[in-house]
Amino acid sequence: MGQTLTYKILAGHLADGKIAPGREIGIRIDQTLTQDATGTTAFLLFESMEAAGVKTKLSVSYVDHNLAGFGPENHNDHLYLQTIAAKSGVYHSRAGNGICHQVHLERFGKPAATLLGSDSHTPTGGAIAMLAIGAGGLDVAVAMAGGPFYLRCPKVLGVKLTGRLNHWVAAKDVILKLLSILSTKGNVGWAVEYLGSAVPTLSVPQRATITNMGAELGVTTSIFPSDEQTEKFLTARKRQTDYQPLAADPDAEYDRLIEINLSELEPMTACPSSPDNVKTVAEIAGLNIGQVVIGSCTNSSFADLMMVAKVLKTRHINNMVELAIAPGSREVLNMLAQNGALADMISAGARILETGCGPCIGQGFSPADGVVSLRTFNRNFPGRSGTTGDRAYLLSPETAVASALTGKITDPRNLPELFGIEFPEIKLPTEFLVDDSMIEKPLSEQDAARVKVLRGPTIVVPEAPKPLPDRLQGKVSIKCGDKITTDHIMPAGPFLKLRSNVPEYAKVVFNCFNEQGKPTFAERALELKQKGFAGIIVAGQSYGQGSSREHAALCPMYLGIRAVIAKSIERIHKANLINFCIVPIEFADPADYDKIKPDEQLQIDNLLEAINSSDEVEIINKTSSLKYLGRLELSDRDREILLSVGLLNYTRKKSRKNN
Ligand code: MIC
Ligand code: SF4
Repeated sequence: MGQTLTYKILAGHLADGKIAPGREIGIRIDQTLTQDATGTTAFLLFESMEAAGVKTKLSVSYVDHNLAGFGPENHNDHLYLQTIAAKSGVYHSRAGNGICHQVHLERFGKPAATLLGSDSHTPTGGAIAMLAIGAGGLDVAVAMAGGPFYLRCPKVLGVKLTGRLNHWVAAKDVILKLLSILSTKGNVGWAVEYLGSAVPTLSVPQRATITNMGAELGVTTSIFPSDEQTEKFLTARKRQTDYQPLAADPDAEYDRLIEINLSELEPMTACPSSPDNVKTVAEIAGLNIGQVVIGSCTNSSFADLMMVAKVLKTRHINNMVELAIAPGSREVLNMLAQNGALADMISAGARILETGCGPCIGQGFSPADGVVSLRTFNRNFPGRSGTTGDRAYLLSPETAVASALTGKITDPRNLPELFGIEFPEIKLPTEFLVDDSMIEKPLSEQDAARVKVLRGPTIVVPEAPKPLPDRLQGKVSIKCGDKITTDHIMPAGPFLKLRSNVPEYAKVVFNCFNEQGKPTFAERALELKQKGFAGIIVAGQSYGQGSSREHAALCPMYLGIRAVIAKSIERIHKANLINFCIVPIEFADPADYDKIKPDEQLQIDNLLEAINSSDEVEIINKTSSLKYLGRLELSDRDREILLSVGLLNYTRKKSRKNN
């Protein structure tokens, strides 16, 4: 039987274990990426490992999330990241250079390589056949120090693409279609591999939109083969030497196969407030809108923005719509400036935002109350835009720009009839602008040794976890429902600037559930901690969806949370919990979820013994006298990490043993 592309790259990087679905494996990591919102913690933890410098082939630290800069926090972070990168042999992409995933694809990604990034959209790199995986900052720090990355070997889902995209139907519609089939739940432990006769018709930026939003499916990674399109993409950026063809064997067998005929697709949208709440644009066309934002790591490539500029040329946006455009990288912005497309956007009334994450992570451009906001982003979780009760729709740049012209949700296939706009074929240039002047290269060892790392007062080394007790006596600090995202747990937006200061950031854990005039979650949790109780989070399905932010484990840990009991927990978040010594427990019988109430007292006896050698724990409800069975789905390594009081200690212990 032939091999899938995923398994070929995994096998080529295997450092520990055996390739078989569900088995834990360790893989060598060639490249890492970090961004500023997760990067300061990652580097603070990396520093505490006392590794002289990074051991990967290439590590890049990006500044793209926290650019708003109210107060000194963001700039403190930038200076710390710049100087610690110089000290550690890491490339540093400065603020303004672009979104990590876009720049990484343009400047550093390579077919067949492994990439680990402290951002859930790292699988964007799968567009050029990288095996690219998102993880918590501590996992990335360990990889930077030369350690393998451990994961459960995924099952491989083949997505066979046939037919051809019709005019005005976009790559975004392909991934929204897949989200409508698979949803955001229940895909943990899978990798998605694209194949089929339509693959050669998709450019790398189109593929990147698709692999990027694989994160919303909750899969480990998504990948396309490396072919002529990949070669074209790399050659246009003077990187032809990084190209190599790569594909699954023709007789590769997939654990599941889905077929999507691109010719049958139509414009789609994810309605509020989940990326899998998908409808066709035709179904909701005509809805009045107040805002359109085009950008993010999903849809801000040169090709996307050229499409937008061509539609806007000589036209003007509707007077009830605010349109913002955030190009994904300096390369894109500069090329639009040089070819005049930027002027077309400005003339049409667009507000040009800085190249970076911007409104995607709630940094400005929050919609007014009750107003419909259209976004070409990948996430529309409740409140992520910065407005409580927001009505954010995710859709393609084609649909976004058509709607900006009319002031209503508009199917872009109607543009010829409405405005006489012919479908603009975007011919990508054979040479792109290459300007790495905002990327600082690693220094020589001698120069690196002389660098003074700048640590502003808002950069606080995170507290270490405490050992788990053998008898866990706890209280239910909160009971939440299904699909709790890391945005619910740790809000971004105006609080994003607190990422380097856990005690401050922890004050807003579960902020969206806080009620005015009542003690906050943080206050209640700290009170429990002072009384000697362990905090326990009870949740429904898919707890910890979305971002890789390890603060969603780190801050609760700081508040005394020692266990999460949920119907199911998402991959990256589960790893983050273990890394910070919080026990992830799944209900053996999901119906038990209904039998627990907030504030009830729970007890788990012989916890350490269970972590050491059992797959289950008994949870005694001291308030109601009920008993529940909890599943511990832990690998041997997970168990060791929990018993070693977290990944950092575990790594230190291991390296002491090896020296
Ligand atoms: C996001 O899209 O939610 C983020 C911000 O990029 C996160 C990382 C973070 O929280 O810093 C992600 O996707 O992992
Ligand atoms: Fe940035 Fe948004 Fe992409 Fe996250 S999803 S990396 S916030 S642009």
